[in-house]
Parts: sequence; C-alpha cells; structure tokens
Amino acid sequence: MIRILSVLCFSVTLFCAACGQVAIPEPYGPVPSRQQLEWQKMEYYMFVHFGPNTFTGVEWGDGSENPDSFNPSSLDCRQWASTAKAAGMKGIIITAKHHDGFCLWPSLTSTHTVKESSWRGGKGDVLKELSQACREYGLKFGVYLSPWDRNHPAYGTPEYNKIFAQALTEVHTAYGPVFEQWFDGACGEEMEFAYDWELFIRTVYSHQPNAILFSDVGPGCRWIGNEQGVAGETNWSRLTTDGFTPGKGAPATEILNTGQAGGKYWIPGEADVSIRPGWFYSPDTDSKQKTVESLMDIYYTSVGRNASLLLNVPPDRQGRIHRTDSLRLMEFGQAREKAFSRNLARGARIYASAVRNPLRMFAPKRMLDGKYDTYWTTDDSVSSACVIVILKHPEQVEMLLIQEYIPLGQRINGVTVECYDTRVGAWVQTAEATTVGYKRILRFPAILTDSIRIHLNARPVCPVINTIEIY
Ligand code: FUL
Repeated sequence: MIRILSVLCFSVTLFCAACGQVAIPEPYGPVPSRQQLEWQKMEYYMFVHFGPNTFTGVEWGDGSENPDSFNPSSLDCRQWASTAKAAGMKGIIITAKHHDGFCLWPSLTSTHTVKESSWRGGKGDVLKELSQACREYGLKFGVYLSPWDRNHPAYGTPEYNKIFAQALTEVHTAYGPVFEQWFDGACGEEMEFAYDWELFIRTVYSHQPNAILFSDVGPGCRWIGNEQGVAGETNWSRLTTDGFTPGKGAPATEILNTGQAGGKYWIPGEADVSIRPGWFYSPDTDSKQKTVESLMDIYYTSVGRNASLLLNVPPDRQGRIHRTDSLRLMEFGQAREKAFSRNLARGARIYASAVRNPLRMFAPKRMLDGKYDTYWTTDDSVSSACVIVILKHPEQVEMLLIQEYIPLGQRINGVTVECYDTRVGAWVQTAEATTVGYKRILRFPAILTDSIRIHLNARPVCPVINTIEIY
C-alpha cells in the first residue's frame, strides 16, 4: 500500500511539474567533443605490445638489440583482429615504437626498424598489415609511439623532437584513420630532456583531426593513474591540466585516478592493464593470464566506473595471439554476456519524483528505451530527484547500470540505491556512490525485490539520465 501511495505521489508531482519550460537543460561544465563521445562509446579495446622485446624476453629493450631479433615466424594480424572482434573489442592500439626505438614500420627517421631486420627480407610492415586487418574486421586502429627512444643517436637534442614529429607524420599519414594516439609518459633516468609536447600534439591533429590523444593529461583522454585497470570510485571526466605535462610533469596519480569535480577540461579516463603479468609476450607467462573473475572485476572497476578499458594482449613469437590468451578473452566475453543477458528493467514500469516539461519528451521511460539520445530530466531548479523502477515480478537483483547523458556534461555527484526487500517487507539501501558519468555499474549482494528506488543528486544542476538497466 505504501509503495502504491508513493507511486501516486510521483505521478502527482509529475503533473505539477508542467510549468511551461520547454528548453533542454544547459550543458554543465566542459562537455565531450563529438570524437570523445564516439571514443567513450567504444568502452573496450585491445592493446598490443609487440616488437623486439617479444623475442628477447625483456620489458624495456635498451635499443642495442639486433634488428634481426624481431622475427615473427608467421605474423597474422588478421588473427589478432578476428580475436579482438570475437572478444567484443572495438579497436586495437599497437606499440608502433616502444622505448627501444624499434619501428614496426619502415620509418625513414631511424635505422632501427623492420627494414633493417631480415624479417621478410626487410620488406615487412606491421602497421600496414594491422591497419588493413582492422578495416576488414570493422575495428578502429590506434598507435602507441614512445617519445623515449633508447636507440636514436639524436635523442636528447632539440633535433630529436623534430625527428619524433616526423615519425608521427609518417604513421599518421600512411595507414588510414587513427582513432587514438597513445603517448607514453616514461622517459628514463639517463638524461633530462624536454619533449616538445606542443609540437607532437599539433602534428597528430594536423594529420588526424579526429584522433583521441592519450597521455597522462590528455587532451583526448587521460591515464587512470595505475596499470591495474582500476578507476577511482569517484571518477570525474573533468581535469585541469594547465601547467602540467605527461610524465614527470603530470598531476599526482590520485588525481588522475579520480579526475576533478571542478576540472576545466573534458578529459575522461582510460584504464590500461595487461592480461599477463608483463606487457610483452614471454613463454614464462603462457599460463599466467588473469582469471575470468579478475577480468570481470577489472571490467567493473573500469567500464563500470566511467573509464574505458584498454586490455593488453601481447602476440607471441609466431606473431599470433596465443591460444591461452584468446581462450581467456572468449571466457571473459561469455562471462560479461551472462552477467548482462537479462535486463530486468526492460518492460518494467518507471516513475520519477519530478519531470521536466514537456513531460513526454523527458519522461522517465526514456531511460528504458535503449536509445542513447533520449533521456529523463527535471526542471533546472530540481537538483535532487528520485526514480523508482517496478518490476513485473520479484526477482533476485544484484546490479544497477546507470548512464548520464554526457553531451550535457557530467552532473551527478551522489547516488543511493534502495531495493524493496520482498521477504522482509522493507526498503533496504543496497548501494551508494558519488559519480556516474558515461556509465556506472553498481554491484551489491543479491536481494529478492520488485522495486528499486534510485536517489540522484546533481546539485547545482538538474540530473540528466539516459539509461537505467537492472540485473
Ligand atoms: C609504460 C611503459 O613503460 C610500459 O613498458 C608499457 O608500455 C606501458 C603501457 O606504459 O609507461
């Protein structure tokens, strides 16, 4: 009875809200660019560490390795792409040049490249094969180029900055669209050297205006502050980066981990983590992949906390993704499918304590229609509101997925979830969080319930939610 009354109250408030306001809410704070929004929707993509280290068994080659050490016996980039696709990933980012300076394409800027190796008689080009394979499988193609170069004789001189920009130009003009340029912050202790970040960024944008630039501080997306795949429990997609640079000049990792509520720029987090103990392949780690449980935890602490997940899967010495890695990726895919197979909110009734005018345009059911660009919101003056989802029957519930409509900014700073415990006959608080952002997944101990109540706080603005799913 109490629940029916509370539903009625919602409906009454809903009609009272009809007060002649028709505009959509003003964006709050910085908002994503079109490219950042598209990138955010990718959610999960593959990192590929591949190069001489694959064959020498080290993580950081010192640049003195023989180019002949790079010798994949049967390189198959189509196998990487088909594996990524089957795993549910949306793109692949490859180490075109790691710290050893070895270029996986025949660069004219270096003498430490595939053309100096006897692999395919010096005629091989990994970037060409991978970019083609990505196109064939409908995946996006991205590159990692490390400015730190332990081979190049000019490294450490101002000349090197120009050489590195030239390497960027080669890569960004020869292989079609690049969705992300990954800039590593590492630069070794051997020598103090100021990278010309402004030049590097300008160079990438001049050839690939749609690319997302990753570094510790963006500007396209930022490092999440650790290599374990764990975004902050609070994770704002905003950050003030004025005066900061990637690497030693970056903000504290704690700040990168959570972003900043009052940050000036839209710089969402990306969580990079390896499926194996190292970034590069080694036969020693053939059976040391992360378990499915641990990959699921990583999924919840990255994608489930408003970050994207860049999962490293290092190809082996044949130049193929090893069987044990691809098996684990498929198991991980199945586990995600199982966890998200039955959205209990589908077909449920949904009400809100307030609705913006015109009521139909912003009705609570917009959160359940599966469309990205429709959403529920309230009048500007209502910054704290409550949504209630009533299921057809009592069900075991253990997860809420919620998405803010980020084209209007990241607004929510408090969420509380309550479930009506049908066994006990009372509301029980099951989860609490601060930020939501593009996507937030809240897990809690399973509870038998037919009603889920979500309190949202977006002070000083109104909440704007486009998706609610319940599992
Ligand atoms: C780090 C590098 O030093 C590691 O080798 C690896 O590439 C990782 C993704 O980034 O900064």
